[in-house]
Order: sequence, then C-alpha cells, then structure tokens
Amino acid sequence: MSIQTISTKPFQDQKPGTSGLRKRVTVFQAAHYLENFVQSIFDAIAAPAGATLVVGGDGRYYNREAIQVILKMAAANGFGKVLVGQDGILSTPAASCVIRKYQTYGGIILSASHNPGGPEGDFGIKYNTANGGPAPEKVTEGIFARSKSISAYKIVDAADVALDVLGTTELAGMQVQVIDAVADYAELMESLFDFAAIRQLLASGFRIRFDAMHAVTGPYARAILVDKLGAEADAVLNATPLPDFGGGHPDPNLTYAHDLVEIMYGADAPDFGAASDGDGDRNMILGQRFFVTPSDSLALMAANARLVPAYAKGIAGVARSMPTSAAVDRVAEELDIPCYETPTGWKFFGNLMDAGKVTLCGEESFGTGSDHVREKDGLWAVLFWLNILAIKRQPVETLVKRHWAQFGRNVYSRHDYEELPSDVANALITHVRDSFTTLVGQRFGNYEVKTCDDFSYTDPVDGSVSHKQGVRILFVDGSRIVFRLSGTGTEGATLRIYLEAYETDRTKHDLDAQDALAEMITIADQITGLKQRTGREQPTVIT
Ligand code: G16
Repeated sequence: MSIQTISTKPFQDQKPGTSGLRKRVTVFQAAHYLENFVQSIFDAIAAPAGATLVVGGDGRYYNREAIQVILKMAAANGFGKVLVGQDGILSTPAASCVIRKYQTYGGIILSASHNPGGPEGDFGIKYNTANGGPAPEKVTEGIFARSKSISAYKIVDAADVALDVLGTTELAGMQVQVIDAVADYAELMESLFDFAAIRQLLASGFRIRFDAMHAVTGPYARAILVDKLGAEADAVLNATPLPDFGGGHPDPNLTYAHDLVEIMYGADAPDFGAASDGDGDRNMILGQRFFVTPSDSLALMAANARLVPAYAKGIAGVARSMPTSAAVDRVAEELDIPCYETPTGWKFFGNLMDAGKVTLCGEESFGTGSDHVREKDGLWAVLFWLNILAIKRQPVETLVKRHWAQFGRNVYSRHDYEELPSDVANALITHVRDSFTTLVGQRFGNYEVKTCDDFSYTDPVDGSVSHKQGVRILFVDGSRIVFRLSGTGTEGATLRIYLEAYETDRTKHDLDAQDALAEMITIADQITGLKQRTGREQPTVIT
C-alpha cells in the first residue's frame, strides 16, 4: 500500500455554511471535490501523528463511498486510528457522544441533515472538534481558506475496508475500528433519564409514535424505545434507513413528517408523537392533535428539568438562537439562571457548554439539546418529554397550556420561502437594512416599530464576534419580526421570516398561531415588498 500525492486545483465554493459544507451529491462526485475538502480539513486542524478520529454519517446516498475515501486519506495523513460506525452509520448526536466518550481528536460527520438525499439530492460533510461539537467559525474559516489554495492531497492506494462487521482492521498502518453505531449512545441515554418511570408510562397504555422518516434514527429508536422501554413494535414508523429516505424530505415539521401528522391529527390518535431528521439531531414533538413549537418545547424542558435525573440538581443556564422565541427567557428569569442569545448554528453553544455556563440549549429549527453531548439531539428530546410525561401524567396539550397560563404564550411561527433567486433574496434583506431609519417610530395597524438592528454576537467565552446574523424589527409591545437567509440550503436562497408576539391573555391562548400573527404576517410583506419581489403568494413551508 503506497501513499499517493495527487495534484489538484482549488474549488472556490467550499465555504462551510451554518453546519458544514452542503452541496448536491453530483457536486461532491466531481473529480477531487470531496478529496480537496477532506485534505483542507486535515491541513487546517493539523492533528498530531497517530491521533484518533471518528467517522460516520446518516447513511444517505454517497455515504459509503465518501467514508472509504476519508479512511484512505486519514491513513495517508498520519492518523493512528479511526472509529467508524458499523456500515458507516452514526447519527450526529451519536458521533458527538463517541468523540467525547473515547476522547478522540475530533470527528467527520457525513450528512446534509434534513435536506433530501439520493443521486439527485444533497450530501454534506462537517468537522467536529474534541469536545464533540461542530467546529467553531475560526476552524471552519481555516478550512475554507485552505480549500482556496490547496494544490495536492494524500491518499493511500488500498482496497476498501469492510464496514459491515464489528472489529478492528488495519489500513496502511492505521487501525480502523468498526463500532456498534447505537450502543454507546443508548447507554448514555439510559444514564440520563428515568427509564423505569418511562417504562411504566408505556406499560400503562400510553401510546407513542416516533417517525424516523427512513433516516438514521430508525435503529436508535427501535433499540431505545422498543427494546429498552417496551413501546409497541409499531411505535416506530419508517424505521428502515434508506439512502434516499424513501424519496421523502427528512425534516421533522408539520409539512414533511406527514405520515406522523396524519396519525397524530387522526381519529384514534396516540398520546404522544415525535419525529427526527436525516441525521438524528432534530426533533418535532406532538400531542393528540397538538403541535408543540420547538421554542415552547425548550421552555417546557427548562421549566421541568428537575423531573429528569440528569438535571435534578438544577440547570446552570440556558441558551437559544436569536430567532428562537423568548419563551425560555421567561423560564430562566423565574429560575433565576442566565439565558444567552446566540446566532443561528449549534456551534455557537459549544463554548457556553464547555465553560459550564449553560446546560440546556435550543433553536426554533427543531433542535434541542444539553451538555450531555455537543450536538442537538432528537431522541434525547423525545426521552426528555417522555420522562416529564411519565412523572406529570398529563396530556401534552394540558402541559403546554398550563405552562402558557403561568408564563404567558410566545406566539410563534416561521415562514420559509425556499429556492428563491439569490439576488432577489439578497436585495430584499438589503432593502430592510436600508429602511431601518425610516421604520423606527412607524406605525403599522396595532404595531409601532421601536427599534431595528442587524444581530451581532460577541462570544462571552472567547470574545469572538459574529456580525450580520439576522435583521430584526422590534415592536413597542415586545413583538418582533426577524428576517434571515438560511445557511443550509444548496439551491438558490431560502428566506426565513420569524414572527413572534407575546400573549398573556389566557382567553386567547387557544388561537391558531397563524390567526394570532395574521397582522404581523401582513406587516412583513409591507416592510419587504415580499410578494412583489418574489412573485410568491405563500411560503413554501410554515412551521
Ligand atoms: C443546522 C444547524 C442549526 C440551525 C439549522 C438551520 O441544523 O446545526 O443550528 O439552526 O441548521 O440553519 P439555517 O436557518 O441557516 O438553515 P441541521 O439540523 O441542518 O444540522
């Protein structure tokens, strides 16, 4: 087996987005494209010789091929050992768990998360550091800088490594250990939650459905929910991972998790429903004919954390991304703990968790997690809810409405306009920015603009600053509209409009969010000229 040094030319478009590099599969399949990016990671992180790496992915199309390339490049670049999930599978939170448990130098996760898969779908790759979390911006910027000047990559000339059998083999002097993809993660979950109480709940006739959306969480959900906790075998829907997710869009929201939504809004609806995404880090929580917004879910978890063994002593603090509703802020105030507001992207929570400043974090984009790993964690969130319900023994809807009665309701919705021409989307955001001075003090129906700004964040731990993280229109009564362009799409631009109002009047808590926010939806159009600029009458997705 010889180490080959292959000449290459840089690609100019390998800038990691909100969560790693995401492109069409066909882009990754172009000669040298994947190799260039992997070599840029290795050059930028400069791991010491003999270091250990974790590699795994969500099983989407091109996962297997990419892993073989990464293993051969890791061997050529001096790594001593790679831990790889069986069949190349590791959910994102499981990869984070393995990096932390075995104290590896870092890990490479292959996933485009909730984006569709298959030959015409998306692929993605990201690097996680030794804390198990997504690389911070200074690392991703280093990778991007390297990708623009790279002239060669190293790879060993060797046969593919068998990934279907557990055990250790050797690849050009590097050990490749194929590990059980589920075991370490399942063990961690069992150490955090009251499995006995959840088992009792499920044995009492409490019915659950979990939609794995033909993505990575099927085997994890079966092992934990069915085998360990005793849920009925049919509790896990779409449990077999498929390289193209069965043609679906593995994004756990009301639009794309339609199998689950039909069941949970149907006649004989189970008591609890949940779904996760392509790589297992997102979650959606549903009660009988009741949707829990991710922002409310985070607030509920924070308010009830003491019911969960791992958090029984209390939580140090909470964090949420800026576009996430302020529901958790009210809980933090009540608990007298700090609440941090970060830009969108799980990577911004890492420093806060490492410094012990926060225990729970969450985002409106269906992500919640804690310091048990350094990624958001879909099944963890499901178990957290089941643990709360096992103790409280209330329907999901009752639990949420009692929470609103105590804290008020942060009425919330996000409207996405997907695959817009990038110039149209950029012009719209620029227009809002340029309107800041004229907007302040302006009245729109019942709403008066108090301030407008472009969100900037200074990391309280390392002092790094991130600018232009979303445009905010803040109203006098505490309501707000936020405009942001997604950093995870692969085609054109996705405009996200985040709408939030605060309602203390309990008689209005039953209102549908779209009805309650109707006036603000109109205002968003007035401020941006959205319909006229985009030619769109409706958002692509409403969450
Ligand atoms: C990623 C990030 C999240 C972020 C989400 C949406 O999630 O990890 O932190 O909130 O994208 O980002 P954007 O609004 O820029 O599309 P995932 O599940 O795709 O890895």
